[in-house]
Amino acid sequence: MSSQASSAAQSTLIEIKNFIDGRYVASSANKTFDNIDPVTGEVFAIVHEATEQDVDAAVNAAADAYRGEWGRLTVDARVNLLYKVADRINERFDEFLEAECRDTGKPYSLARHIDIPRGAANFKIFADVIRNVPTEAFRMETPDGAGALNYGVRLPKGVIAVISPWNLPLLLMTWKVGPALACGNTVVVKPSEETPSTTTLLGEVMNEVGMPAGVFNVINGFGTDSTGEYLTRHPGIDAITFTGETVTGTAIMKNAAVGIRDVSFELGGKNAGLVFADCDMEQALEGTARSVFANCGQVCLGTERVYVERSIFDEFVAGLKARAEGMTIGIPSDEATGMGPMVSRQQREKVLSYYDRARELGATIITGGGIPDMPPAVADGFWVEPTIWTGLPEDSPIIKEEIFGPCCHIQPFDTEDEAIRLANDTRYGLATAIWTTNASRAHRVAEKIEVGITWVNCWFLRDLRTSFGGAKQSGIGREGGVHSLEFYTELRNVCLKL
Ligand code: NAD
Ligand code: 6OD
Repeated sequence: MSSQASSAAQSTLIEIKNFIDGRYVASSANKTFDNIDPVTGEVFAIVHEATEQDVDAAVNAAADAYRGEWGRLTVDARVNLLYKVADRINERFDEFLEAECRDTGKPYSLARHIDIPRGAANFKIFADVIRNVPTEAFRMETPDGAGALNYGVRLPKGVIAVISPWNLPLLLMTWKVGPALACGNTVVVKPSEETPSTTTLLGEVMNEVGMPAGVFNVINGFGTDSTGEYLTRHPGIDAITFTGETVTGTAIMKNAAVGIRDVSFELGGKNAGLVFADCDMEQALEGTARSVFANCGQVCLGTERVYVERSIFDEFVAGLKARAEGMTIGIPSDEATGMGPMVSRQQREKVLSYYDRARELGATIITGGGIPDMPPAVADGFWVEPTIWTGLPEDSPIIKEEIFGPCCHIQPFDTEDEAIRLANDTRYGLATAIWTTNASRAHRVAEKIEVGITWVNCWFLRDLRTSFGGAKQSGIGREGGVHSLEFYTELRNVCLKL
């Protein structure tokens, strides 16, 4: 058993500690909380909640490392360490896989192809980016004729707070830790209280590859009036990168305002899928089904509003229904499982409340709308049925609010302009998926949809060199490739008189 996840003395529960200054440490107030298995609804681990004092220790450790050994490393030495982190995640692939799936309930088949490989890739891509980043230079004329040379230098910001959600825990955390460290910062990470395991396990990897103590710290706990708030309020934090709900982003922004700390926010979405009559129907159905039901619908980029050109509406609805009903709901380790449970009881209650609401509002329930029958051993898990509705008005909460479950509403449209107007009629602006074989239309529509990311005839196909982020209330800033450097470094100009 790994050192961070040692068996608690008086029970068989796993014990998850905080990782501060290269060591696993208990909560200084001996405060713990339960970690629940979404498949069974039972407690499988206890997690040490970081107190204000623990957060302070983590931030101080990060600041010391930044000013100390880490800050003195060459870029080459730094990126070599990041490569080793990636390699070590791959060597311990199965441990990360099991820990991620136990925390989230997601199918092994999904985490094996997306979450864990991306956990490793996120270190390599930004190691490569920082090695190859150019700097700008301008030669200017001066009255004495000698001129001056202006050039930019990119330097780390210092200690970065990384706050991550529960839906893709390792992927989304490393998506921020990778570039933060590549740029020479140190980090204090607060994973979601629902999914602390893989982030905490990463501490072991850091020690194994020889990462200096204090470069990577993990503090576990909740948000409001707890670890998350202590972290964002801490004056030793130089910038905050956050992925989560828009409302949480608002709270974090208030704390960031004190001391004028920079923020990078990847927030909620209510994404539209636009299916035109000239689409490849099989491709559109397959892609839309994935974008609605993958990870039990708990993907910020997922499609919850589907708009389909009227001439193919009935065919599309029937096709998506068949796919939803053909989905195998089951336990993560079963290779046949296409959809696991929701992450938590609370999230399931939220989703089921929307299922009830849709019924009350008179939606046509094409499929689902309830809880599936599951075998007795897992009957207390957080299962929900994949669900499709039609027939609701556009101002319905089902169409306006982010549900974050395996469900969508499908609405017909008649013209391209109407499809664009419907897609844009939201306070969010994260992603969209367009399904058409007409490249001109795809380009025309993509330019008019107010989102950060548009996929055409695909969904969640990621090139990590590209920009990623949300428009409107879906985020602030862009990460990915060189765009991450904008946030994780301070660009300084040097004007050298010749
Ligand atoms: P959440 O906002 O509830 O929690 C995210 C993290 O913030 C957790 O670690 C939580 O403990 C912490 N937190 C909560 N309140 C805080 C506070 N006041 N101060 C500091 N930290 C606080 O989000 P969630 O429920 O974990 O994740 C689901 C949400 O995340 C959805 O809205 C989804 O769209 C969004 N999301 C967005 C992206 C993206 O890239 N745009 C990616 C994944 C998830
Ligand atoms: O792929 C990524 O880099 C990323 N940030 C994905 C976000 C998924 C949201 O659930």
